Amino acid sequence: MNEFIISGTGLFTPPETLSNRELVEAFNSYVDQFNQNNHEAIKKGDLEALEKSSESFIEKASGIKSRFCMNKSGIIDPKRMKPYLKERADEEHSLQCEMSIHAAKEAMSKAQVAPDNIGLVIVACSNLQRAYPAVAIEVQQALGIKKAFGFDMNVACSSATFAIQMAQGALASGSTNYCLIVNPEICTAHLNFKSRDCHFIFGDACTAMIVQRKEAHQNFDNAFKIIDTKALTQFSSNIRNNFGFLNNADEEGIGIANKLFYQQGRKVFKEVVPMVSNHILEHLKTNNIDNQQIKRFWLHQANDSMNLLISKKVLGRDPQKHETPIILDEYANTSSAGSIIAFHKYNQDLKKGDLGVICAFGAGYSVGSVIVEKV
Ligand code: CO8
Repeated sequence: MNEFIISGTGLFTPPETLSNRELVEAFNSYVDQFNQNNHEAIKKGDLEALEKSSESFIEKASGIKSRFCMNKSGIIDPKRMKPYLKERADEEHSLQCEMSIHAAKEAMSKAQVAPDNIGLVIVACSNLQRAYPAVAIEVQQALGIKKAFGFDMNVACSSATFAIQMAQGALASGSTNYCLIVNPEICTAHLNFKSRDCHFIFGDACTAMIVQRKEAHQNFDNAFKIIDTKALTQFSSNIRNNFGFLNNADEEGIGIANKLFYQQGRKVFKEVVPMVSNHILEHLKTNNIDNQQIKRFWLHQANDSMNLLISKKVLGRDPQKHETPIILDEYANTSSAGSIIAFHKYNQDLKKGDLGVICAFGAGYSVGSVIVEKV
């Protein structure tokens, strides 16, 4: 029987950090300016005054303390409130390609895989910086991967786990022995930093993985066999982004804020927790694995109470800290990269034969779980 292995992972962390304090300071000066500039309209009741954000709310509601970003100065400028990311010429590497190269090189080196071995490159993330050519093909060329094909895919926060399922399918078909998956997430560019409901949620990062056929080479160091993958989608507009090529065909549009990320956070929390915990339990049951056998859950990093609840429902008891590692305190929500950052940073201590679950969930709704065993 064919066996498939995650044989290497990589992580690119942007150089700039942005703490809750810095973010809230910038937001609150924007609010002061807005309320001052619109003093008359607010007084007449034509406009609602904006309310200030608070560090303590952010940490308590989400668990986020800080985040990394591709550009900080633009975000914390109260006159701008969005990153400066200069458009590059067609001859230069795109920003997502550049992030991907860093993460991919680490994953390839850990898996001891050369560019010539790789037959498929998947760029899987929430936001792609252009419609075409695919960022995956640019990454393929930048890394000198010649005998391969590449494509981009987007299932929001679940993109990486869905890509693992796609890669496994390609490996099973025999078309290649090695797949490279990268998740370059520049979430700050699609975040409304003028909205106190969501200005704190996201950060930027890029992860990469090599998924391969086991027999291709077996001198693994810290590798994981894929026991099974399970993907599920169920339509919901509770997490939504209406940015797209048709925006250009309607000047009136539906307001700039709606071309950015927005969500009904409470509803998402309520609906996604049971959906994800049932999904994981069913996935384990189908594979005849008792939930108590799972040594680690690398969950999507959106909200730490959400992860606590999901792992509590799956385990039937309070999880210990090391069983469900949290990275969102430092990285915030990095969409599809989140569960893979947790996996990348917190798997070395597991022993041969230990089982774990990578599970990502988000817009769609979408849930993707991958049961793995350390080899
Ligand atoms: N400071 C102070 N007060 C605030 C703030 C703030 N910043 N924001 C809101 N408040 C106030 C509210 O106005 C409200 O006041 P009141 O009670 O008087 O009405 C009160 O605080 C409570 O507000 P909420 O109900 O909104 O607060 P919650 O406790 O629900 O916390 C969260 C908000 C943290 C957003 C929480 O709902 C949450 O994390 N939910 C889960 C969401 C989730 O997991 N989403 C996944 C999305 S990610 C994904 O799928 C990828 C999408 C693609 C990424 C694209 C990149 C941009």
